[in-house]
Amino acid sequence: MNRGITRSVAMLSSSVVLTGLLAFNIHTSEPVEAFPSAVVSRSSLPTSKYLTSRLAAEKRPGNPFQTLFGDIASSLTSSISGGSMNNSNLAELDTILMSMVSSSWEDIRSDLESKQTPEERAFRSNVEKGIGLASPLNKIRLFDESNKEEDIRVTLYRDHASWCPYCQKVWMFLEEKKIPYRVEKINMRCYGEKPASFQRLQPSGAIPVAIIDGKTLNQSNDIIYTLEQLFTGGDHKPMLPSQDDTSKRMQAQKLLRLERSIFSAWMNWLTGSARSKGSFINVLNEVENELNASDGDFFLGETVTLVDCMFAPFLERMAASMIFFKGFQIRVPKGAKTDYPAINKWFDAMETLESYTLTKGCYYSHCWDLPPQLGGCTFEDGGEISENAINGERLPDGSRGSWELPLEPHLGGVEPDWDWCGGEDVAKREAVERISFNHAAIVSFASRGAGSKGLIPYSAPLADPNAVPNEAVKPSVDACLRIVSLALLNGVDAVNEDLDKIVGTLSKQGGSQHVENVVASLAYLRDRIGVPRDMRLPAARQLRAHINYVISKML
Ligand SMILES: N[C@@H](CCC(=O)N[C@@H](CS)C(=O)NCC(=O)O)C(=O)O
Repeated sequence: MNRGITRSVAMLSSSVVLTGLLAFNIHTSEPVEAFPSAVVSRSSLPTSKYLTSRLAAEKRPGNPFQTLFGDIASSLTSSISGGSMNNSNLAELDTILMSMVSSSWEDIRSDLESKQTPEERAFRSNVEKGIGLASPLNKIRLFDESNKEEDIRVTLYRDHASWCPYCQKVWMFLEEKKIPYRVEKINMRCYGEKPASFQRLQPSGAIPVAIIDGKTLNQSNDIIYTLEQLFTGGDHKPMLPSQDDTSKRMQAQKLLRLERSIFSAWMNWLTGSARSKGSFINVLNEVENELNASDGDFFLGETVTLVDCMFAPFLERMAASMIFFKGFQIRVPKGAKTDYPAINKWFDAMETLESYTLTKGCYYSHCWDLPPQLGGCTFEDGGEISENAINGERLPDGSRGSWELPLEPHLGGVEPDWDWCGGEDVAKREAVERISFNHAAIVSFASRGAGSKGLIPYSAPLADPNAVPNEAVKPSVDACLRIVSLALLNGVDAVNEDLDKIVGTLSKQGGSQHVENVVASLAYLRDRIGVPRDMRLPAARQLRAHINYVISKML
């Protein structure tokens, strides 16, 4: 763990290199970072090397040099061949698989479309036009068709993976004020090189950057205050109390100082020892008291303001990281007992805002995006139960896997469900939409799980943008992902027969090494579904669990 982190710097800067490329939101070849490996449940997968306990142990960020050497070694020794299969076996297997899953991706798209609501069907064209419900996929955002692309005054450079909290607050602010904008996605240093054009714009490489009316701004707060000054009236609601309201403006200043205090207290405990717990709790209590004293659910009353946008990315990451690394719970499911009722009410209020829910990450994504950004976070005893639940290993009551069907509400009490997304069926359709739209790239990405690691290696566990997919495994992975999609659309019972046949064929024609390669590929994909980048949490949970269902049949 990096205890030498500079805590006075209010930055989540990246010193450790992480990640892989690809995934769900590429139109064609846009890079998307990946997540370190997670796990399947101990109860469902008792005999495999994909055993939860083993992968969980591998996941803990260790000595980066050890990981480097491990990656180099495995780059030199791994193979991308089809294992024991020869070419004619493979061709035969491909033909059998083609006929075995009778639904093609086109069939799956039609099945999906027949089940989608009109709004869901309009998703891709709305994203393209920048209207309707916002998405992390937006390249432009016009809000409605009366705004014209040529009139856009703001370009936001934000991180590709939707990990950066400073980008999140600007992103949310633009949405909340309905300011039309363009998006340029830039890698964080921990998962790739920055484009030279961006380096020229921002020599430090830090994000966010915004160009507003031709002027470049490279600090999130400068961007936010400039937007607040320039965009007033009409659709652009004020996000600060008026100049005349001196007491509210003073309160805003006080709260903004409190935001920096809680950030520092969080950093100290997250990256340090239990000695910092007391100070963190003291500042958290101050936040609770301020919210309690507010005359509404937000920091400055009944409506969202700039102050809420400043707190949001960090309170969100505190809720996720403190339960994972320390076993300290801030956010609870509705109705559960908590020492922080006002903070919980604030989260509920934030989750009524599309601007916030668009940008919100899940606990799994945050708990694996924070260590590479910070250079390490320290685990403490007492966190294992929630750590295991968040990692997909097992539910807090120990009964079964936490990424296993049927999904347990609120991850067994650890992470509140995202009720605002709609029911289970909406989540399943969202997952199928993302896979089927981009299936070829996703199959190729997944097949890295059975491929070879890339040179140059990256130091975070299983992060590997230069990995080479295993070509031989692709048709089998493709067949399995079509089965996953069909199961999401029509239920697991509808695919069981086909699935049994596929599993039998993979094992008979391909042999055990081939089956293991398919499982490794599916697990690789499962563990790299990022929220909100690829899809919202309910969709990600469904997809992870349905992939696990298919994996469990193969082991
Ligand atoms: N003070 C800056 C901090 C921005 C910042 O720390 N950005 C981090 C990401 S969270 C960054 O760009 N790090 C370099 C990188 O990872 O590429 C701001 O408020 O905009």
